Amino acid sequence: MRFTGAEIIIKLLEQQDIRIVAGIPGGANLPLYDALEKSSIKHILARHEQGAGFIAQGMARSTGRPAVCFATSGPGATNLITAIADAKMDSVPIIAITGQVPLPLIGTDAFQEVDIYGLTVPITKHNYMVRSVNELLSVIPEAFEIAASGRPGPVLIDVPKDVQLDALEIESWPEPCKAIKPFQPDSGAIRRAAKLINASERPVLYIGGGIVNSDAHSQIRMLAETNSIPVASTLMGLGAFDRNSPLYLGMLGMHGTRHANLALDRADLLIAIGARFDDRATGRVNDFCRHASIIHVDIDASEIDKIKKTNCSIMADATTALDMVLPMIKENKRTEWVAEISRIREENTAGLYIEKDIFNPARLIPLVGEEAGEDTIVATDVGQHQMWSAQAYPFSGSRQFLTSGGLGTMGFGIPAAIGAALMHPDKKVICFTGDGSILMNIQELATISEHNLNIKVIILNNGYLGMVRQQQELFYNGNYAGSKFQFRPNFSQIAAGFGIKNCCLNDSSDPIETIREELRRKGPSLIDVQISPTENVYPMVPPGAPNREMISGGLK
Ligand SMILES: Cc1ncc(C[n+]2csc(CCOP(=O)(O)OP(=O)(O)O)c2C)c(N)n1
Ligand SMILES: [Mg+2]
Repeated sequence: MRFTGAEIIIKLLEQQDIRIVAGIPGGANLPLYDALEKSSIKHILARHEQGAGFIAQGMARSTGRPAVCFATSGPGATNLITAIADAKMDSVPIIAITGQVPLPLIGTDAFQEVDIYGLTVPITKHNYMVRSVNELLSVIPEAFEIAASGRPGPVLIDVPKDVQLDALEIESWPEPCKAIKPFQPDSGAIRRAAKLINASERPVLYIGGGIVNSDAHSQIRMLAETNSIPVASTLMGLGAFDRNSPLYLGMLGMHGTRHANLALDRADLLIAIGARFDDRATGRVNDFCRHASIIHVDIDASEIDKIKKTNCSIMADATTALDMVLPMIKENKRTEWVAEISRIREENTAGLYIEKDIFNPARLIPLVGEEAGEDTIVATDVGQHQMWSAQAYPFSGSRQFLTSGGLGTMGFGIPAAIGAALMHPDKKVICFTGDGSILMNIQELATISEHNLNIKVIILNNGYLGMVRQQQELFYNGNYAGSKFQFRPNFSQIAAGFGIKNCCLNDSSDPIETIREELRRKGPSLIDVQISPTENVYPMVPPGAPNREMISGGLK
């Protein structure tokens, strides 16, 4: 039977078990849309290609499986770029399929021609420019294999319009591709790591997104509990370790807990697993874990020794490495170290001021978490509200917290929440956003409405680009250049215009009850919460300072 290139792409996506694709059509990908319409795949019409890219990310981050977005050539393709770069930084497997001008027009400045292949070389794990319809049979499955194998990441496939229209006789279809099985780590390195752990007096585990991607939760728990090792998590690792465990220190780094940063400063052994020594986590890097030897387990060889020289490195998937190392780990109660950790924790949390004002994020966010229940997925935008969410939301599992970590992209929250809601129609999705960030992909409220998604958008509305304002207050003598909004939109009216139920929490006579009601009700809502414009995120490590020098703004 004969199939066009466009039909081949769609058929191969179906084979890869893709049920939903987000995108926007245009001249150069119309053959693809023609074929899509005749398939079983559901199309989600985003209102901006960046939205489509982040919807795909929301699908991928919440499931761990590759997700797909479509855009046309030229401006459609360039609009995807931020979402692709974001996926690269946070190791998210998305596959972006862009239309391109026909092959004979490439290089002629044709209408809507842009070299998206060239533009995305540094921000994709791999990218393709397809030059013949035959290639599609290998390129599409291979793209899935690359996106999902090893350290996951984005893949772009640029398909000229004539390749989409060209037809091919096909007798048998290629097998769908899955992630390649992780390779076996070096057993000598595993033995050395076990020796270092058993010999250490003050070890700390530093876990990142790699634990989530590798589903290594039970192994990490076992290692921590067997050997009494306290655990600090990066932003990307939140939810991977039981927050109620006495061994859990919380998040480390710029807005981490004081006790996590101080424990790391005391450690004699750092066990970094699936974490990449990002500067937001390490603070001044020479001072990070200055008394510690370092074991680094990472699936990506290029991360090893990139920022910190290690004493023992294991290139491996976290689960595989931990499964090998665990039988060699001795039980150890570490009474002294555990007591010291308790003391550090106690000294830095006892008497901590407990916030009672519902309009303060430190009270509002945990309340939302308690009311929403454990099965809820949380997406955020970028700024103070993101850090407050990371600090205060009661996460109970991984893939529950979707946030733009490495790239820190404002505009991530709403479309990422959409992707999660599409893949988990039985779950509630909350999006904590800011009055700045929401405007960067607010058009996707139309997509929420169109599909009646169970998403609760909560705006922590401070009238500022708050995270910028905070840095200006603390490090630029209060010179609030460009961070105050001179005009403040009425977000409730905007939500109404998008057909979304809305309220301003400050107008409610019983705000707590209003939140409960909104969370109980199925379907979309937008809740505008006017918070103090001068509230800061604490603790905070000043940029460039060592983590032990975190400041608290009068709070503990
Ligand atoms: C696309 C993009 N542009 C600029 C920034 C720099 N930036 C980081 S946080 C922030 C302020 C965000 O404001 P808002 O969404 O209101 O959140 P708040 O900090 O007030 O909670 C800005 C401008 C960014 N992270 N992303
Ligand atoms: Mg703000």
